Amino acid sequence: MQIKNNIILALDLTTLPEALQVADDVSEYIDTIKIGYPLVLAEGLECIHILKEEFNCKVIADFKVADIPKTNQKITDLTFQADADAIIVHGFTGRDSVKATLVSAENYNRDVFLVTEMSHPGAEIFMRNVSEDIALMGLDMGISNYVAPSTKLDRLKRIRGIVGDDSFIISPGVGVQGGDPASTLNYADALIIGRSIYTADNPKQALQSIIYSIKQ
Ligand code: OMP
Repeated sequence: MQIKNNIILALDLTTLPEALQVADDVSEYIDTIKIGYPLVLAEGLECIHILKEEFNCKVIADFKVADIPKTNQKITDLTFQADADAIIVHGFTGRDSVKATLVSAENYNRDVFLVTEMSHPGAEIFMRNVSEDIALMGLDMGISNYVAPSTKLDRLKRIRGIVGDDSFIISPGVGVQGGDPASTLNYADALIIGRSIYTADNPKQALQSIIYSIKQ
C-alpha cells in the first residue's frame, strides 16, 4: 500500500461534519484515512463511502475484529461491501478467526492489517507476551500488513525483525501517546496519527510540522 507522506490520518471524531472538516483541512497532505468505532457508531458505516468520494482517499476500517470465524467473516464482508480498502483485525483470537477475514479480503480484493502488539501501557500485561507469536502466525499465514506500536520502539523493531522488510507495518502512538515520528519510521512504513492533528488549533499546520520533522 502506498501512503502519501507515510501518514495515515486517524479520524476518531464523533460527528461527520467535524471529521469532514479535519479531513478537508489536511487533504493535500493525506491520501489514507483510518476510521473506527467512534465515527462509525456515531454516523454509520456509510462514512467510509462519503470520505472516499469527498477526498479520493483510501479508507482503513479500524474495527479490531476479534470474534469467532463466522462472525469475523460477516464483519469483514460488511466492511468491504461498504467500500473500505482495508480492515484492522486482532491476531490473538487465533488462526481460524484471522483466516476468515483473509478469505473475505481475498473475495473483495481488499487488505487485512493484523494487530501484533498495542501502543498503550496496558498492552504490556497480556499482549506483549503473545505479540511475537501473533506476528509469526501472520507471517506463516501469508499476511503482509501489520500494526505495531510507535510508543515501544524496541517492540516495533522486534516485530519488524519477525515479519521482515517485505511486510508493511503501520504504527500508532505517535504524538499524544508519546511516539516520535522520525524514529518510528526507522522500523515502520507509515504512522497512524489522530489527536496530534485533529485536536490541534490548526490541523494543517500540525501536520505540516510533523511532515517537516520526518524529513529532517
Ligand atoms: P492518537 O493517539 O489520537 O494519535 O490515535 C491513535 C489511533 O491509533 C487511534 O485510532 C487508536 O485507536 C489507534 N491504535 C492505537 O492507538 N494503538 C494501537 O495499538 C492500535 C491502534 C490501531 O489499530 O489503529
